[in-house]
Amino acid sequence: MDSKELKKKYIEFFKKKGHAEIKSSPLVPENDPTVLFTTAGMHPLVPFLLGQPHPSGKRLVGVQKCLRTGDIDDVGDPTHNTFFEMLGNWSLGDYWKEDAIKWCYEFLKDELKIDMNKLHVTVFAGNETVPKDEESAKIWKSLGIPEDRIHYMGMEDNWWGPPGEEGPCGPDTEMFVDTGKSKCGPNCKPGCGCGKYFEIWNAVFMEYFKTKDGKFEPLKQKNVDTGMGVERTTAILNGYKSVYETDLFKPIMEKINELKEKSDEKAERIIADHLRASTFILAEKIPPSNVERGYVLRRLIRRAIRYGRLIGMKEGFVSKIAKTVIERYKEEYPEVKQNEEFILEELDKEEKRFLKTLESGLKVFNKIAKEGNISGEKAFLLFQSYGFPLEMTVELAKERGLKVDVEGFHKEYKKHQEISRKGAEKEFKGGLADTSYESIKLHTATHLLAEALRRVLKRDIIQKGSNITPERLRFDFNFDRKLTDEEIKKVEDLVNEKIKEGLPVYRKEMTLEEAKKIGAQGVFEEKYGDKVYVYFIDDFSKEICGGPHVKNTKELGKFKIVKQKSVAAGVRRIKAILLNNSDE
Ligand code: ALA
Repeated sequence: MDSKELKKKYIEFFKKKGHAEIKSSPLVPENDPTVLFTTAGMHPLVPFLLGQPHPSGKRLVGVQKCLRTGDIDDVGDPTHNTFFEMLGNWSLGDYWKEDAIKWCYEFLKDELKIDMNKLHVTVFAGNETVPKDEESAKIWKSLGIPEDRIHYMGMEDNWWGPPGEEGPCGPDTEMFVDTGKSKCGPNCKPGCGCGKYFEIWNAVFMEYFKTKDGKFEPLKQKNVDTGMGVERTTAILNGYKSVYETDLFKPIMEKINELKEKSDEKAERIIADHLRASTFILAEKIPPSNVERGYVLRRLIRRAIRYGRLIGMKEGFVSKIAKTVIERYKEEYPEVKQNEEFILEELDKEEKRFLKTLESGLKVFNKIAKEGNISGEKAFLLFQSYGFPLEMTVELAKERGLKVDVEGFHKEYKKHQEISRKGAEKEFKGGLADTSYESIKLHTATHLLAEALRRVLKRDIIQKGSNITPERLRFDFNFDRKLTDEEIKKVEDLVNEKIKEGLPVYRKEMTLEEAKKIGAQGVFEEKYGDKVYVYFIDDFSKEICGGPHVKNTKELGKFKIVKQKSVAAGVRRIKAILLNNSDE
């Protein structure tokens, strides 16, 4: 069964159950300014999940194009994609758990002919605010799923939404197919990520509204929101090892095959995924840039180029692959064909721009290579300041008969993470020895500055060091050139605007994993479970930090940058002060 047949079957099935078909909305969400892209089929339905009547009724079905970048590092494995299609059926205050789960079961068994002996499901284990979902477990049992294939999991696995800072959400029940691969260990279970269990469908019982300050309030109506990944389900139905073998990727993979000089499964998958996603973003007329959606796009394109070079692709390959994507998707999503010229032109331009940056990196590499084998430190410098992935450095070194200290690179990477994590706390504590109000104000100003730099210059600005005295703040960050006067002014203006707005500053305690999920700034180590504080400046900035901070940005006065300089390759330093309003 190919993806087209799967979609047709799904929609027909739910139409028979009284659902009206709705069309895919754009990737750029219309209702939620707090997220960049539509991440699920429920997204365009938020107002209706909150109680507004939908013109097509209370039962809806459709397929939605989605984009998620949270799992970007997993792309290259058999199942993770940035762009994907999601089938879904929705009950807007109509049917509830019983029908929802029964129909899932019926569709999987009778329409998709999946062996129900291979089906595993997860249900919500409960927490302090929301009880264990015994009801769903009971329904699964009544359908013949035995207890040992029903897994109870907590908030991290069996809770869905909201996609933005606030919105509808609830516990869910997820469906997995056992691929028959052997267990990865004694704790192997659905959701462990080893690839034994393929997640194909999720049914969310949306009965809560999460508020900006983290409270869960009951919704006016109880909704069902389900999502079935088209790529994954097509793969499972055909017994494929990965989504890249499906009809959705086949022509794209063939094109890559034609253009490559070397084989590398992971690189080929990343290129296919990222350029498919890029084509769909560009089809909504978003060009690459250094902010927001354009920046996500830029990262996807550049990552694809880096991997393309790794397997010997020649300049111009990006738009060639995108052309194949357009041909594959033009019938289902006419916008890709309608905007073909824009898509291909922008991709060519971005490829040229990026190759220039890489060239300067290559010059540095050549210098380093003259000195012999590449140390971990040098490999890290190339990674950090010139965007060279480790694999590329290794590859280039190999061509010259040189070795790279890979272990040293990882050590350096780790050290660096630790330094930037602890650096913030320690250096600040140093400056804070006086615990003066002036220092505390400058600390909050540092958070505003960091976020303003991200918004004005580029999204991936990270703190390389920070030092605060009662007189001034000093902030080091990854940036490899002088800021123009205009950029300095923009940063100052943005910080001052946020001060004027009088934004509340507050902190929440959460696990590192949760902090990561909400996109808090800071360095994430693999040690999940540790509690951290995340400081929020309203919805402008969120950073893992030990504090302290002022209560409201209006306390800060006027922010002014007094100096900038380079302190190391690719590291820029800014010094800034706060003027009391009477100083002006
Ligand atoms: N909105 C739910 C999901 O994306 C169905 O998994």
